[in-house]
Amino acid sequence: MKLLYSLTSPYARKVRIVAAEKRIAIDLQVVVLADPDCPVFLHNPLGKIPVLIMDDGESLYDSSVIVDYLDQRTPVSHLIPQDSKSKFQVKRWESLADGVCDAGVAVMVEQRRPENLQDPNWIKKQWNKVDLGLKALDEDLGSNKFCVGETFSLADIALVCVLGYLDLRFDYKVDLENRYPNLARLNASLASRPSIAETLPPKA
Ligand SMILES: N[C@@H](CCC(=O)N[C@@H](CS)C(=O)NCC(=O)O)C(=O)O
Repeated sequence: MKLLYSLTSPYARKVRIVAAEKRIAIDLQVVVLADPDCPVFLHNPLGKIPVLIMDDGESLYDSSVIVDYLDQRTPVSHLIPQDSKSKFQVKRWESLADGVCDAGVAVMVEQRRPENLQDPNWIKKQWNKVDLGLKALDEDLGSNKFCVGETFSLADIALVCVLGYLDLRFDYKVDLENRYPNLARLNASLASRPSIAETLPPKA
């Protein structure tokens, strides 16, 4: 199996962390989306990463499908719980964390346009989604040790990925420590976990 990814993609990071946690070996191929010869469109008509190319040439996307697939490949250390109540709680965390990422990506894309073409209302609307999403996650987490239940799961992974992305692109302009202290606490407590430390996006 081969993963097309970039070092800064939070969605691809989620897949890399899951693969590491599950001890599933995957060939990693960095792609540059702006490159006209980028192979992603050959495997995903949407041209987005991550894409997992299977040994038979079939491809899987998007990240939530890939992590579900990887989690089911081995019965050990499930990151998506088996019982349906916890499973859908975890999936909701993933959806919300990914949705906050989507809003953050939208801000970044808009801010890369020439300043006179940027739409401040659009940026404000996306920041509002970031804020409301993080607020909901922070309240949901409360003083719990993990996002869902008593064990580390895909919900924690999705959280770490969105927070890492916000730090990378906006240097925590969101003021994580003061505005979302529960998320800040969990993020700090997971930072040294090898799968998380080894996939930290490069700041340079
Ligand atoms: N929902 C998708 C989002 C993937 C996504 O937006 N990836 C970005 C990179 S971080 C991308 O490929 N952007 C290129 C584009 O939108 O054309 C997932 O979870 O995999």
